[in-house]
Amino acid sequence: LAYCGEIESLYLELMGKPAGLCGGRGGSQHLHYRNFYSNGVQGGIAPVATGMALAEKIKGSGAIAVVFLGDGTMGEGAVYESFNLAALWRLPILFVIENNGYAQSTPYQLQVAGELRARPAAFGIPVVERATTDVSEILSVASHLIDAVRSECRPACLLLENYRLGPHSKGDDFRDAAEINAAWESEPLRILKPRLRETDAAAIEVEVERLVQRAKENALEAAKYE
Ligand SMILES: Cc1ncc(C[n+]2csc(CCOP(=O)(O)OP(=O)(O)O)c2C)c(N)n1
Ligand SMILES: [Mg+2]
Repeated sequence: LAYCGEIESLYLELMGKPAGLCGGRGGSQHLHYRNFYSNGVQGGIAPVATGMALAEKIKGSGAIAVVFLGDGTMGEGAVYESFNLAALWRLPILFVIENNGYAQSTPYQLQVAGELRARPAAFGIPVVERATTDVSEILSVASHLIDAVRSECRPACLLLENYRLGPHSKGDDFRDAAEINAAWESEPLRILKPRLRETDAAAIEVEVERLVQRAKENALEAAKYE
């Protein structure tokens, strides 16, 4: 792997250091790098992405917006206002909903009524659903959807069913350990690894570990805000 300054900048940002990607002021919640944005306000990124799609349509750039939402975030009203305007104004936006079965520590059954797939569909947004953690399969489905969003200039939704392997945050995981362990069998890298030569996979793992460790040490030593 080439030198990856972005990993160091991201680590600095997560630790709130001035040298971070956003001057250490966004932290883990509000990141901005090139054309990537995240927002700690649940669902807050949906209208932002919808506005970006509108801007790209007006400019005629041919670019599309892609926004990622969780199952728990489908309880936010701003998401439905975004579905409505995206469909009404035929905006080039792909909504990716990741249903990982939990909203922080609340199971899906206790927080979602009806079917998630029916929600974008109610606004006339076509939904493609996949229950997979195979990145190659997701890439192929997403490529087709992105092509359709771009060429037809209208929204679409990719609904992915999976399981959240880690805690949402720190100290808020009350799930059954056996359930979590079983889900690790379909962890995306475990699926990909056998497709690589064993020596290549091992070399990548060593190099990634080295880059992350170095970024961590660099961030720990970096100057902080006084
Ligand atoms: C407007 C708002 N309400 C509440 C929260 C607190 N909160 C953060 S994440 C979360 C649940 C997120 O669920 P989901 O989208 O499924 O993400 P996951 O837990 O799977 O990472 C809540 C309630 C928030 N960040 N913003
Ligand atoms: Mg979730």
